[in-house]
Amino acid sequence: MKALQPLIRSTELFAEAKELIPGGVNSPVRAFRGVNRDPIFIDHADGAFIYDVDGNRYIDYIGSWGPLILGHNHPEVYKAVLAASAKGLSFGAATEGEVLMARLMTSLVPSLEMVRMVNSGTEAAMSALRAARGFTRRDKIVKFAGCYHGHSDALLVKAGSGLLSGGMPDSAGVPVACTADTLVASFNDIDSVEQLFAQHPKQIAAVIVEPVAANMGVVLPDDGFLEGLREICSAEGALLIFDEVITGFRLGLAGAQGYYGVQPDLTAFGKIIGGGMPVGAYGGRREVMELIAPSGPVYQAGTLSGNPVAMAAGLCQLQFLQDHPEVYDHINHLGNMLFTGLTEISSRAGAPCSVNHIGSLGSLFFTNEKVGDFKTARTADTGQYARYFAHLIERGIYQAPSQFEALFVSYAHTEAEIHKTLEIVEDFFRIPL
Ligand code: KE4
Repeated sequence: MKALQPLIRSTELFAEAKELIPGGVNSPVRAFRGVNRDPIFIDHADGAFIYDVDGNRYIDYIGSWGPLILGHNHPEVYKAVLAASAKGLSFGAATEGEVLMARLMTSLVPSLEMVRMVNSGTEAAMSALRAARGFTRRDKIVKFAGCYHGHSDALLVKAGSGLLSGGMPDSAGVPVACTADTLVASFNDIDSVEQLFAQHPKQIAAVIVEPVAANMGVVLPDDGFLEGLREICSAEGALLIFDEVITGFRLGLAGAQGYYGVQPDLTAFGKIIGGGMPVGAYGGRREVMELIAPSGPVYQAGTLSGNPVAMAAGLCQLQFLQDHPEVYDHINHLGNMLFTGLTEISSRAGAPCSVNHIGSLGSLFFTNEKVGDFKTARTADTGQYARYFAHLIERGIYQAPSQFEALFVSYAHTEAEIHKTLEIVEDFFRIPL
């Protein structure tokens, strides 16, 4: 086992970064606070591997939190970005690439009659909710404890006491008024949703859900949960919004909605559709999307929305996925190997662990509980996870620096990386917890 080079350059950069950037990072989870250690700084990546600024190589199971489904630096995506950037980086005007992207996405996702490009998953979820409120002329929204839909004010809400209260802001700087219309239900608990509709008849514009939750760790929908949400929304005149920023094009070309056969009214996308560039999108029923400016009264805009270089990267990646269905066979096979291996190793060791996974997406929780919602996810021992994280990263395995995130396998991973990873995991579980 090649020991890592000391993290000298990462340490220097982090010290300087903390002077200039809040917490030294441009997104909180990158600060590694969830695992009580300083972050590594990345120099470059290629295929299934990421390299830090001190020359250490890691097997990468983050893949930029999902976008790099083909692995880093895919030659075709790289060529597409170079070709597009040679023509100009941004015009703030309509381009053919946006039409091609809209055509491709609406051809692959049956519920998508129209789509609007934005620059992040946050913008996509925020804008989809605005469209739903504009269409229904209702103000309240339902989200689920533990589901994350980006950092727009109305969605930064933790479950109030009980599950039926109006949301309390999860962040300083968010006025209570911005979250007063955000109601919080419990994932996999249809009754908690029905109670909200009973308490707020004809006031709820939309229910927004990650069809496979991946921000409390990975939590799968129980049989009938998504179908139940569909029925309730249809009966109550509310819109069902699937936040497929992670699951979109990850679980298959039609995402979770295709996998589970439940059709939302609107969908939020991000990550994979950008091929690693900043891209989000939202779309769905034509009668809803035609309310979006300039065709209707719901305003939403963005200087870099549909950026030609980002469209080139996203188009190339989506077209590759469409032309190579074997990508899904490959990542699902490796995902199955990895997550079955994690289950077997931890149970052989008698460790208090449980694993949730679907295809190439999954999480190992340090809890004996079956993790089916936010409450059970929170029983996980984050101290144990931090020790597990340290053992793996110090041996060249790079995974989420938080118990409440997901592992992602890419098309660039091979069985060799999975075997190597499982060897190191087995080594960890030999140490008494
Ligand atoms: P962005 O604004 O970060 O592009 O997307 C927000 C978002 C929306 N919906 C879902 C289901 C998401 O998972 C995300 C963002 N995911 C996190 C990782 N769990 C991004 C990592 C980060 O915040 O740095």
